[in-house]
Amino acid sequence: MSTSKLIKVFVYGTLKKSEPNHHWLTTSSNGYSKFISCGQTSEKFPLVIGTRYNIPFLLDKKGTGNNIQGEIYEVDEMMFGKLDELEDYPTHYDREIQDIKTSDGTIVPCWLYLIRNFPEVLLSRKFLTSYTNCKEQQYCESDSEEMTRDEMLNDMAIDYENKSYK
Ligand code: PCA
Repeated sequence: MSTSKLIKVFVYGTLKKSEPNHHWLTTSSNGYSKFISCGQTSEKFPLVIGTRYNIPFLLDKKGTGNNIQGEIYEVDEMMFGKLDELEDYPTHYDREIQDIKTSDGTIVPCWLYLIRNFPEVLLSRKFLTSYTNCKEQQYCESDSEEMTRDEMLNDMAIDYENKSYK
């Protein structure tokens, strides 16, 4: 582990344990990470699934949606840099510090990734409390990485689940 300062990150999507990007957190050449606790956001957020690749999006519209469940990790600056790379920060996801409540009621301020400029139509999707990648809606990492931000925004607006290609 390096001597750089430690940072708390709250993950709610593909970075969670057993999800398709969790290996980013466990690959030691990416830096240091340690699981701290499960938790949920103190604020409500809309968490929806979008694009043909079934990517989870936490939308920057506080007070709408649910208290989102996820996992708190402590990471070093190198690992934080890797996560920024994965989430294409600040082009695609932005991030901010939010209060996360653990099961014993402790409040832990953590970084989380969220989408700021999103198509309004995403607010008519089903709001999740917790994300899991399932067979019916399979997350597809390598293909989604090929998309530009504009293609991604266009694709987000299409409701693939309900097949309404607006
Ligand atoms: N990965 C990050 C943000 C969305 C995603 O799929 C996470 O798990 O928190």
